[in-house]
Amino acid sequence: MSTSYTASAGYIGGTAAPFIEEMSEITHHMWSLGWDELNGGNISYLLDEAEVAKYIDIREAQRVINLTFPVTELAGKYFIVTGSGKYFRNVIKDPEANLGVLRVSASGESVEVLWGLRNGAVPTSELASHFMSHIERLKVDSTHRIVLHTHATNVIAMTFTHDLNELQFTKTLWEMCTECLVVFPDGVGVIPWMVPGSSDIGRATADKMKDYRVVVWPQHGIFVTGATMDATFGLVETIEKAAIVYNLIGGREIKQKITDRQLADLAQAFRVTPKAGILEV
Ligand code: 2HA
Ligand code: ZN
Repeated sequence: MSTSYTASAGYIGGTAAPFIEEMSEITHHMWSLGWDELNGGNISYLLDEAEVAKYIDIREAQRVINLTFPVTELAGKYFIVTGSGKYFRNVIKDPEANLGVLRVSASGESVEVLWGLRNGAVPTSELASHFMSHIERLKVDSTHRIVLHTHATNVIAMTFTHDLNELQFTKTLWEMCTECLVVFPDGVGVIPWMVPGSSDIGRATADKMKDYRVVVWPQHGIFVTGATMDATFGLVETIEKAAIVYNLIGGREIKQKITDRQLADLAQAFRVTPKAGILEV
């Protein structure tokens, strides 16, 4: 793994910051899966002040970037984010150019860059969706930390051929692999197609995040949230796996499937509560 950032501006730790390592590893992995072509995808990760302060000089901001959407709820919070226009493929080679550690200002109207985003780079173009989603997920889950957006190939394909009703979309995913219901009993939200990068899509996504950890953007990708990188990534890969199976089946005749009764038995055995209004038992 690259350690080029250890000598970089703002960096005080002698060893690699675990959160930079985690971001470098996961972006590389996601790029290898083909989900994050070009500058596709973005991640934001809420960090503890004490953890950041071990590695990064938090006393002095290197730059301040104004936000077009105030996030007073996140005032004083620290995040590591991917940079706008940056390629996941390149993060592992040069984390300092492609990632940034930010602190939301006391007013919630700007972010202070504490490390990274070298040469005037700015945070992800989807920062509105990320920050607004963090706000909603933290309201319902105090352990929430990560928002991850990726262009998961088969999920995108599925949004062309499947109905976009989120209850039907969820049910189909549950039916594709036995473990799906256990991994996301709360289902997936779906918003209509919208122009990316805007506060509007941020608000629509965050609105769904009140009820869902996952929001599908038709013909674009997926937003997934969680408490750890493992849990968040595991959720995307499980959903993508279900979408792969759906696409492999294509329009072919289905001779047998998991019934609603079996899905209900599964939920009972694994002590999860399936989202209401989906199973007919
Ligand atoms: O720029 O994925 O949605 C990266 C994106 C935008
Ligand atoms: Zn995208």
